[in-house]
Amino acid sequence: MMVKNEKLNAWVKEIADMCRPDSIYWCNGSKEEYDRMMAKMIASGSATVLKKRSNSFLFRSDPSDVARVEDRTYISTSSRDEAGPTNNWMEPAELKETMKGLYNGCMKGRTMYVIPFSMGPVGSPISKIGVEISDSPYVLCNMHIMTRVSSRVLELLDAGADFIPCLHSIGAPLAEGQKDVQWPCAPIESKYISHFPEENLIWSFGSGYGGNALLGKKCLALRIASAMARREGWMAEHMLILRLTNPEGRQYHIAAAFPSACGKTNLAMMRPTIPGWKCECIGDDIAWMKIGADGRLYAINPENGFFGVAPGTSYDTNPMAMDTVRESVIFTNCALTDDGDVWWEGMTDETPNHLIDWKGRDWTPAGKNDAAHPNARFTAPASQCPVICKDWENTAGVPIDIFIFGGRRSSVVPLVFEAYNWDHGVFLGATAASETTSANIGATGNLRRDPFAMTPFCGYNMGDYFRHWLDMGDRLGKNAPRIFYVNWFRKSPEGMFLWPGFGDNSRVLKWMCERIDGKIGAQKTPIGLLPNAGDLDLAGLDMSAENITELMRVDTEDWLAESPDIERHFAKFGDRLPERLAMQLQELRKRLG
Ligand code: O2Y
Ligand code: MN
Repeated sequence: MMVKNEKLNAWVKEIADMCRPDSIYWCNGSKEEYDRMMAKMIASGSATVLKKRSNSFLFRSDPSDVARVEDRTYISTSSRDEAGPTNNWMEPAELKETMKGLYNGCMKGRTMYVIPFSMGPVGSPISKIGVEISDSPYVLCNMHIMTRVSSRVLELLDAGADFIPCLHSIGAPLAEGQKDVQWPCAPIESKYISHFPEENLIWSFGSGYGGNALLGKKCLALRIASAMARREGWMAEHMLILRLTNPEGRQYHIAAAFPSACGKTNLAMMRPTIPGWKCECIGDDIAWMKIGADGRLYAINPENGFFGVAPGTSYDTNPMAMDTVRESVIFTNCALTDDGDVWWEGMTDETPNHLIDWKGRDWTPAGKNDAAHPNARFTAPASQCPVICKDWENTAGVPIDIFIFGGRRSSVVPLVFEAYNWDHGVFLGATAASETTSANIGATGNLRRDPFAMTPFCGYNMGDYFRHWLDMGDRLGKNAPRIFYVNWFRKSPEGMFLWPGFGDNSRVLKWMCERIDGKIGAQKTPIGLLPNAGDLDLAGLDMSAENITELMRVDTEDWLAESPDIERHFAKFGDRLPERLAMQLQELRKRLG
């Protein structure tokens, strides 16, 4: 097949000549196409039909290919300084030479899928078109759910629309007559997830998993888009988007950034415990935001589905996610029950007596291994979420009122505080930190600074990214969203969580809404504006006065002890650190006395 878009035809030919697939297939995003691909993977043994869940399938990855590979991820700009201190860098010509060696003949024995997709509703002024070339039917089916793959996108391309080329290969050619394995991929040292932001180009090799392979998500919608957003004056952020409606019907739109393992998907689908308040989900991972004609900041969710972590998800922690995955879902690395359903740690109170684990082995509770991999995933259409907002596909986006940053801190950081102004809010985002858990990177309990939760996803120098946030604030002026910082995870001296979290987080969001409406004041403290006694709605919560005090406590000694670490963190950015952020640190120190 040929399309009328010359750039696309030329690129497809160039890649086919290099990768030498047995055949080329142009995708149209239809249900028939999805069903056909899935049938092919069932027949080959790579997909298992889940008898207990309609139209749902289980995949088991190679044990070496279970998550994003940050140390194999590159931002390849002409100078190392453009990529900055938080990214792996390689010179573009050298990286391309190495990767061309790997791509040479890498699709032999396989079909090359050409997948046209839109990030964001087709036709929205905020959306972007991508075309992924992949040799994985698993990737194609996941892309059907996570992005908008459709012939309408091909029509836009035919009409001359530009696109972001995303090349992906699992890196496992098949020799004549060679039998395929269940999850083909390349060894870790041959995996490369490469981004060329100066030419809006993505090259991924060797992995079939998640963010490494579904290139619309982290690669396009964050790393490439963040670099485009800076050049073009908009924002691509690692943020959930939700709509909160108060009992009078006033709507508030909130975008929030948290590092992994802080309950982002849970907050995006939260059920408020406070009477009369409603929460609806617009997105759980990525927000693209542009300034509208009225000067406000409008956000869309560029994705079409959720690629959520399964372990820990249950009817207690996230009932809306559980309802979202009742049917038409792809599960990866979950355990299989004897009656043909999926299971994962934390899903039910009772553990099944027997399972097939994520490696395909018999499993009983007596064994010491996890049944599901800790990074096991569900890929589910966002439209299946019972609390998806009716405006989630509004091409104009939704106006953002509030930004929230946060992290997991067992001490020091109170439940909630508000930034004094935009620059202070940017300082809070730029210094956001979280303690590592066994579910994320690093030894448990280490403090990791993860500015704006963008460390693995910023496609250019993070110092310039801070400056872009300051510039956006200058342009937004009085229309800028107000900025808050939260910590749901503070513990008592005895090690117990002080805050119930989940639906009760609505109480904290309510306080923010009342702040922006000017209904309530706040106490000035050295770190920011904290709730006045009695302003946080705690009605019906069984919390001792002592615990509430501890949850809100600001200890100046503890905060002073944080400042050398912030200074070291800022020092990494050298002269790319905006002076206005260095001043924020000085001002914090002054306020702490
Ligand atoms: O491990 C992966 O490939 C997925 S990582 C991921 C998936 C969905 C949403 N967020 C993330 C993340 O790492 O932030
Ligand atoms: Mn994420």
